[in-house]
Amino acid sequence: MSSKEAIRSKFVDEFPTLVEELKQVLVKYGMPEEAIQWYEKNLNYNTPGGKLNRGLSVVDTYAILKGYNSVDDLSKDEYRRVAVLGWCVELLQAYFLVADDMMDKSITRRGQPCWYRVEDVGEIAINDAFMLEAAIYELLKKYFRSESYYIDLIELFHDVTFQTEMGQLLDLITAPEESVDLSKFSLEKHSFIVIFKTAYYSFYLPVALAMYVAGNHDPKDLKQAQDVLIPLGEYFQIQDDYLDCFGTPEQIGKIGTDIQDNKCSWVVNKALQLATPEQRKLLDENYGRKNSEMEAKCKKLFNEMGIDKYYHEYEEKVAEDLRAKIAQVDESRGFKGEVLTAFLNKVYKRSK
Ligand code: DMA
Ligand code: MG
Ligand code: MG
Ligand code: MG
Repeated sequence: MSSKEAIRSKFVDEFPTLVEELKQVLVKYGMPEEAIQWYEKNLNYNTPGGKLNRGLSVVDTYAILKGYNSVDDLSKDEYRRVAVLGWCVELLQAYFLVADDMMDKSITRRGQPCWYRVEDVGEIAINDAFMLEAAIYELLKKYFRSESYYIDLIELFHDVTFQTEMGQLLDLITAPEESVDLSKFSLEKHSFIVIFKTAYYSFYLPVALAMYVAGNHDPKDLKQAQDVLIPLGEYFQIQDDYLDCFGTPEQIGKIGTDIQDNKCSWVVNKALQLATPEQRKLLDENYGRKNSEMEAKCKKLFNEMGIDKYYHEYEEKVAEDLRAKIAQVDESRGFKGEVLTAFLNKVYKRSK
């Protein structure tokens, strides 16, 4: 059984070849060298460098579904093909993050400046995001064009992309910059936003991709997977919201912006649910303002209200509920609940 680091580096080692293949697409179009180099830099700056949980999950899920003991049991060719799908999920993530950081006015990502803040990039980052997305379909074409499930893969990527974009839309219009109106927020609205902006592409997508390749894609099984993975993805984004406020930049690789950005985050929603009239007044007057003293006042209040305690309670409860749900999975068609447990274990009590 390989160590976690070995599993990760085996996956990372596949990426340079994909970059070469993507560059070749530009070469074939006769693109000038400077454009090819720009694309290479875009791909390398924005795609690896994160936790790679989403990409690695495609490989892990496939291995479990096939009954392998470890990822080392896959043939070279078999490994490559599922790793390509893993990298396609990471490219989708890269595409969303480049745009998300511009829209959220973020400063750092994965411990380095956000792409749009890199010298000479600026708003070219918008087109760079589109080109990260386009890479997915180039790779799918190259590796999966002759498979019976090719169209299923494309449709899946298109559907989750649109779901994510709808989630981002709702996230953004619920957080207008000039008018703070906390009465527009609620935990129900939060749940809706995060399921769309995060859960589909981060949780359902990697597992569904592996299910198609493993030949395990009965609609009933895709539904069983989705019924666990969507609430798991919701939990993951609640962690992201919590860490935005309570994590350190060293720990999470990015500087939190949710309070100043007037975001409908889990933290503010939980506080609104519990606030006394005075606490509510403090939030009305200080939340969502581009001002670090006002931001600090909100954080201080969240600490005084013990939001971290409610978060840990939520975390225990949701993990327990998900384990119970996984225990009910019908494995009669060959789908395995273990796929879902593996994903839950990666997320449970994460701190980065
Ligand atoms: C992220 O939401 C959602 C997508 C689709 C990138 P977010 O803005 O909370 O993410 P982050 O905290 O990583 O900027
Ligand atoms: Mg963001
Ligand atoms: Mg965002
Ligand atoms: Mg966030």
